[in-house]
Amino acid sequence: MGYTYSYLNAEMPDKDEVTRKTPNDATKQLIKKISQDGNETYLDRFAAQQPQCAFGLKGTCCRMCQWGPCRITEKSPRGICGRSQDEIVISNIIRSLISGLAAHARHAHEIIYTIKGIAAGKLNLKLKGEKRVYELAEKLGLNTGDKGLEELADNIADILVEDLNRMNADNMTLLEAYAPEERKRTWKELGILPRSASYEIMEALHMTTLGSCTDWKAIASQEKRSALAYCYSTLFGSSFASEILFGIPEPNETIVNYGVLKEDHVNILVHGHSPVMIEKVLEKINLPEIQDLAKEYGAKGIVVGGLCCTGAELLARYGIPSVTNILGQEFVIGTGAVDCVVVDMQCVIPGMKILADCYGTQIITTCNSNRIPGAVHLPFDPEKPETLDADAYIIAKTAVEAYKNRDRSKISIPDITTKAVSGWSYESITQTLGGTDNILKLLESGRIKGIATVVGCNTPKAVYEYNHVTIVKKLLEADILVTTTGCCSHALLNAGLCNKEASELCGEGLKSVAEEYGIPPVLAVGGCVDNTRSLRLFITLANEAGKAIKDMPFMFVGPEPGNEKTVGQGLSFLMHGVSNLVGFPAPIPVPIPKPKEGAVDGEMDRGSNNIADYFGGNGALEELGAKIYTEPYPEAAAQIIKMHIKRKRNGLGW
Ligand code: BF8
Repeated sequence: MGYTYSYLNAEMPDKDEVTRKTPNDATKQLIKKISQDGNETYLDRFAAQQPQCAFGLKGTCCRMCQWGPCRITEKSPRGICGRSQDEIVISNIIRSLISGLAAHARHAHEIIYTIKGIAAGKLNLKLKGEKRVYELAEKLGLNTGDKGLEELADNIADILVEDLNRMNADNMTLLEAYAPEERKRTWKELGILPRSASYEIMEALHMTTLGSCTDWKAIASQEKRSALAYCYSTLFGSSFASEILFGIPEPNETIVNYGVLKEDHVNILVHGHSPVMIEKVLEKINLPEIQDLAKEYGAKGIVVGGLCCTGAELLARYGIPSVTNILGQEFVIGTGAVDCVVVDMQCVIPGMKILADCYGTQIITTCNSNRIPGAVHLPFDPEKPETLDADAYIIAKTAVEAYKNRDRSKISIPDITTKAVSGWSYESITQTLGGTDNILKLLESGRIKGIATVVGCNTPKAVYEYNHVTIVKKLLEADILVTTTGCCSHALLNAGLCNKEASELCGEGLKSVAEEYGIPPVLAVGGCVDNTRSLRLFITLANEAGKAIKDMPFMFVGPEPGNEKTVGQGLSFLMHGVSNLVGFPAPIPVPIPKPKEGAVDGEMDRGSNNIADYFGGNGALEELGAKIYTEPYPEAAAQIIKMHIKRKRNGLGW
């Protein structure tokens, strides 16, 4: 029995349902094992939190001053200050968005300053992304003259920093360089061109604090402005900077899933989002003396596995096997075979450390923003990188030394691995499929009916990974090509959908394309910031077709929203005219509503009718040519996506 939320018209699963329905057998085994070991995971804590707060779920709790908290009810339709439910709901949404924006900005900051550190000769790392440096230099109109690679990269880094921090009203440089002209005109007319990440965060917090803006439409405009800053300063900024630093990924074949861990090896997991320190740690792990040390302790070798977006990035670039995502991080510790987890920033849940202590796993933190009591802490700071090499060596050695402390009575690694092809960049997708003109022909002919980018987190509110996998299988049957990133990509990778053999699951059209071009029907394009790769693909294809993106058969799908970062992901695509389908209730959009009891005018029981109608109805559609659908049931969600893509094709006469 799950948990029923009648006012949301939806149910949330309990632990039994998750164990029965989650698609990966390795996960089922580990949920049972961890329970048998007498330990708890998020599933137990989710049960302990039931029922979740109705005001929180609807977004109608206001905590933006110290008079409250205020809750909106029929008896109290306004907060103490007079704030309406519309203002409260939109303010909660924008605060969620800008928290995500701040997280990505911090990520961008670390990568961009690493480039600057290399250019200044302070960092013992080499720039591997020559191709991206020259493309950006040209696109940004830089005078290359006789500048070397590092100087040019430093000039680009300065521009990326400016887009993070600009305080005056000048336009954002990356937005000017990469956004479609039709969109720039639309955004200008709407008055929502952003200045920078920092400015829009400041303005959003300012507008929503006590006694500031009471016009929900003005806050919704700031929401759109912040989403554009999110997209062009932090997503593009992080993704491009990573490509400058580490190179543009190329497709590679590898294996993934929990079975990549080996009982007789040192197992090191890498976790987080900004893999600069990890790049160095990998170098140290490969040193003969570290390999010998592992053998000295009785291990046959060292396995490195990836979690979350650091895992997705290393998988894309080097084919380092990925294991799992944010809600799998406890399950993998439960194998009892993980000697060490090296974490950088974001999406590292406290529950992982609690379980790590139960299974004797060493945690090492490498970012000052992500401290965990009891972990070894060796932070990377691109502006003080003097100890990088020495720290990376200590991390590699500490991780290997942890092997000798492992409690061998608790080890059980699911013997499940999956083949996968990863490393799809914007360039490799377009080249492999014969160029954007050819992809357009494939779309027009209907061999590919449309492209959906299916991405994002996991949520305890849905059966773990079930929505991701179920939706995508239905899309493949309908000849819809899928790109994926982040936690969703781990679900799809482990389910075998990023493997060439998955073409068997496709409709005739997509199957023929996958076989002819030698691609899997689901293209894993990296970490969450690499959603820019899918967005660039959409922008270029629309341009090639001579159409606006809003008219193209594309969709953004976030089946299991979780982190605050995910709010801006969907909005980034929405701003470009790509409609969203999101799964279970998140702050945006408001949940699937139920008609209010006794309402004669069909009024719905939802946080705010105005905000729900704006994002999920004609408001966003009229302004941006796109809207947000919310559907927690994956079978129904797949139907909506197919319907949306069919309508776009009809509109194009395809
Ligand atoms: O940036 S998908 S839970 S891991 S936020 Fe986090 Fe969500 Fe996973 Fe990567 Ni993205």
